[in-house]
Amino acid sequence: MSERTFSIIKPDAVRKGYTAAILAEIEKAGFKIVGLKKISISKVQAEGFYAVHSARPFFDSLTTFMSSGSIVPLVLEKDNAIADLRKLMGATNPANAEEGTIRKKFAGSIEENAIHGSDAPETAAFEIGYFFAGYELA
Ligand code: RTP
Ligand code: MG
Repeated sequence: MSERTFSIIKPDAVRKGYTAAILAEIEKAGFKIVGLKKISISKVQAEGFYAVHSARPFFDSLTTFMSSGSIVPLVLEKDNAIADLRKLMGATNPANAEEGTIRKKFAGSIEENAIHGSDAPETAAFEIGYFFAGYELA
């Protein structure tokens, strides 16, 4: 069944000029780009997005990183989008990411790992609503 997921091309990948290459991987894998913009967010906005991780030791560093430069939030649609995007992204730590995954190709470290993808339908709904208004999706 067709499903939507939420993704972010993270500041490290945008800075390195990987935006178009990552978008090409996403389209090649069969995702329709339903929403796309280039923005930067404040530390407080990053903290709101990653609120589920607020107790983790990496929270301060992660939210500083995510507010360190431009990001490209995306809404993506295809059958089984949430699980399939996670597969296409590869493991959180690029050292453990499978060959051919976006993180294997473009990520620099466990934190600066090029791309975000929602992990469940509830988080996808929250994350899409955090970054996009309904009229921005088509
Ligand atoms: P994401 O949420 O960004 O799609 O990544 P994920 O599910 O693979 O990883 P998650 O556990 O949700 O962690 C969110 C992001 O926090 C950074 N991180 N740093 N220093 C560390 O040990 C560490 N662990 C995670 C990464 O940027 C990770 O994507
Ligand atoms: Mg996650």
